[in-house]
Amino acid sequence: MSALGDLGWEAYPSEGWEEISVMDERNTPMRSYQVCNVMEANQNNWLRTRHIPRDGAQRVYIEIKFTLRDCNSLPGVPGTCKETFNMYYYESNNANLWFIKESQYIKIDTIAADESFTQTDVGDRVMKLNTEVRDISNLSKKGFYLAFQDVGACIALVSLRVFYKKCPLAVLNLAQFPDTVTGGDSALVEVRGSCVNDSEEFEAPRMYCSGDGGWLVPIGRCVCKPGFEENKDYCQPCRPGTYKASSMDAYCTKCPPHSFSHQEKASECSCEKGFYRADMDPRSMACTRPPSAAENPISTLNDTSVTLEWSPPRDSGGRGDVTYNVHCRKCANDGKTCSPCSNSVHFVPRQFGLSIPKVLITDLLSNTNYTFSIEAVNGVSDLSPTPKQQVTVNITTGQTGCSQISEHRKGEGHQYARHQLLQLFFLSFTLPLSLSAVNVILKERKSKDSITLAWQGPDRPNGVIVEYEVIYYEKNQRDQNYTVLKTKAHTMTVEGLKPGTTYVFRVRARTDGGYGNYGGEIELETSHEDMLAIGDPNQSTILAVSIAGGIVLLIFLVACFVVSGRHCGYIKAKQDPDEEKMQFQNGRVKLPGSRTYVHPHTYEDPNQAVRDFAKEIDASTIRIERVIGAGEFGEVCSGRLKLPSKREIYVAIKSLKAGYSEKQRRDFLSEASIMGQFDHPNIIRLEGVVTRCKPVMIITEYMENGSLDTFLKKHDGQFTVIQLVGMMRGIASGMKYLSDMSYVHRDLAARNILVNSNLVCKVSDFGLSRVLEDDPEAAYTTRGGKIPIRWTAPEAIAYRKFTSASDVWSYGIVMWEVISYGERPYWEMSNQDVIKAIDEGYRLPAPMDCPVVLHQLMLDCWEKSRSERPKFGQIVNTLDKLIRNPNSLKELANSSVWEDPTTPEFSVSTVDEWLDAVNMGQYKDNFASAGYVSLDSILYISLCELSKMGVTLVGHQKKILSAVQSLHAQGTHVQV
Ligand code: ACK
Repeated sequence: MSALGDLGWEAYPSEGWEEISVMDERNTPMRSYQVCNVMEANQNNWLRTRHIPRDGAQRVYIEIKFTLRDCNSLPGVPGTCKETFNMYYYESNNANLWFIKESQYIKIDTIAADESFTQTDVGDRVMKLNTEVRDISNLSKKGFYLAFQDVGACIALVSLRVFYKKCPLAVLNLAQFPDTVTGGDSALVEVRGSCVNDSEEFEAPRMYCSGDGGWLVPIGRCVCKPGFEENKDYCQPCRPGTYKASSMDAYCTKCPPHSFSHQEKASECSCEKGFYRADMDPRSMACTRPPSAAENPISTLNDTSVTLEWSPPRDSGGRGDVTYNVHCRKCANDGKTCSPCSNSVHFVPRQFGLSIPKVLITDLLSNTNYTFSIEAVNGVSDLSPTPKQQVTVNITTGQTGCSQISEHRKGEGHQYARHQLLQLFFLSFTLPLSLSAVNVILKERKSKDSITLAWQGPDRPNGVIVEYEVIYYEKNQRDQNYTVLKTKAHTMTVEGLKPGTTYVFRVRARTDGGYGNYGGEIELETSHEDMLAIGDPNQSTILAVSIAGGIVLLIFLVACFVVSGRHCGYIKAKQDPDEEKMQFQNGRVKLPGSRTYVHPHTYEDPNQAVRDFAKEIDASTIRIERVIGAGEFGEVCSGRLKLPSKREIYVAIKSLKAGYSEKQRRDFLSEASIMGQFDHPNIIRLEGVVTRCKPVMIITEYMENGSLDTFLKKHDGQFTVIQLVGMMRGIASGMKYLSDMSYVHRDLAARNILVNSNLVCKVSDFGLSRVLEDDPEAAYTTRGGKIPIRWTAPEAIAYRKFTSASDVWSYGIVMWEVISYGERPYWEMSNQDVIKAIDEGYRLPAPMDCPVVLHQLMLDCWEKSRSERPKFGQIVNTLDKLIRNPNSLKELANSSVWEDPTTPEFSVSTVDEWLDAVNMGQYKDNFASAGYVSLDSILYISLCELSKMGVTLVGHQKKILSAVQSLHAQGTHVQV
């Protein structure tokens, strides 16, 4: 907005602001507006800019450079001479307003000079340029006018720069986030990212553009599509010979064996000729082919049954799913005319899809030629055009002597035959055609590993029954294994079975004439191993003994409980039963004498807890002076307490509002019975309670500076790091005391820390219902509980695992609040986004000017696994070391989100150049005489050193320290 030509601004009255060309500090001419009517009273001179378009920004910054004359240096000016002027704005959609009423303007600020100048005489004047930046938020119209009101000062306005901040275009997690104008006030702007080319959404990518122009908290991501892999910020195609099948895979990988990809961007590799990929095969699996033929078939003939066995194929085709099919053909005596076998032929375990190389074939006709073809197949056999590999076995049933077995292997155009001599003996008999099936009629005594079966002989035995054959297998496992047992009796106990398993049984009879048919299948289940057989007298006894033992133990425990209850008046219980168990498991034993917090609910009579731990105070000794706040149960006041023979002290008084229920009274006083058990300099001290008259009150020590969050916001930037670390140390020490007493706070946050006049921080807020009712930060979780999400450890949010380790997490958040002077953790992000971001590993970045060691300690407190977080005792030790060795706090964790993106990128090599660049050239001598001659030397300059060398203006100190910060940042950029 600065220009050398006519600016065309409106100035009125005409004898007010004037447009003039002047020389700046370096004697370069520049255009300025001046007014200097210091000799006349009642000045009201207005200068108004042209319409400045808003350009989509909700928040704009106005930087003005001006000089201001020191009234004291003007001889004879009246007392009406001023050293300030006012800056205003007026929002409007109309770019051509010729008049705006004074009352329509909104005041931005009264501007004073850091440097006013003194004019000794016209030739010897030193113009001192002041720079001030202000901002206006929540703009919504097309643009605005700025106005400067002079009320009697001597000013020259030499430069006006109006700007807004943007989060620059960024690519993160393969999502592109556009150039985004920051929001109004300090609100975060949520931005949806779009996936870069050749990528697709895995989870909707989002980021927040902060008020400072930095990107925060990336959530979600895009992933490269199949055929593409991630390379920094883009997706590149897979090279030939590689492939990527799924967007979930990170990188392209080499084609698996027997496959290829000749083109780039392959999402799968094609199979070489003769190799195939089954539908269900993963794309990463090698291409495979059908198996070779089964080998070495052997048949064992037994009357009209035959068992065939063979060796698996030499080449499985590269797969593990080889199965076998057995085709049966019945041939005429000439051996040429063959037809498929009838359905009466049975295959055990089955005919097709055999996974073991063995099959029992029953119910064949006697004196008949059969040809069995054994076909080996796998998952790709059906994809191959070539015929399936087979080996054939010919047998003739019902003959004695050696059977000649011929094996005939076919496949892939090759045919060959092999003869194998097998010493097989066949009995000569006639088939017992009329021997009927045997059905199991009785099943008895099931145990966990045996089943007893019984049956009757067949209806038409047709001869003397020689034996019975029982075949059984595990249900649905028939092709894996089956067992055949024989007996002459009508009953059999099958042993060695698995508990709780169903078996299928069949029985058949054999006479001299051979086997009859199998009877129907019967399914029986063994008992479960751990089931108590109630009928079993031995086991019942054990059960009875266990129950009796349990009852005795219970009686014993109840007796102990009653005795201890009588003795103490309460049961000492830990806050969290899980914790207690863990302590017991870990063998941790409380040292004798170390006190454990007693939960008021463990008292039968909660009033007794109050009597035990809180002193009753006579209401006449309290003088209430003023209301300082509102609590959950009523007002919080400050006042004085004068106990007999003690000096008067300031106290805070919490009172219970009228019309309370008994439960509210109990909950209100529970805070006193908890607080009354603590005695530590960093825990708020209970003076006593008033319960005998109304209103019921809790009296605590008075903390002059109120709650820590408000206190820090009020004193933004005003403490040294050591002071801040001192505050943190105090809180950690109080928390160590609480955790040693096995008290879990659950709502540790800066708002629940109180600060006294010596900056001592004390932990407060111990009410039982506080997390549920009192804390405005507490939000309902999906599990129904109410939890202050931003301060709470993930395991406590997810499954209410509140422990001292979850308090440590909250403590890390409090550290962050302290260093950022009360900034809201995770800014304006929603609770859901906070939970998600934490789950995805995001952690709060280091606040501005935060020493690395402190941010590291915070990150330790935010370890996902609670056992890896430091204990409060360790935190106190670490902070003590830092306080003893302040040098360790000098290295700052520079985080880009905190950088001022408007800070110019400059290249300087000397301290003088740097001071000029940051408009602090007037301190060159101060720096030189304090020994700061190289840029390195200023990197760790402190506030205290600046004051000592004569930089006393707070604004200048801040400016210099933030420029030092930027110098650090030029070297290191922390990625968000
Ligand atoms: O931030 P504050 O000033 O500090 O406002 C709240 C308010 O009461 C409601 O809790 C203040 N407060 C609570 N206890 C004390 C205390 N012991 N000393 C001083 N102020 C207190 C708190």
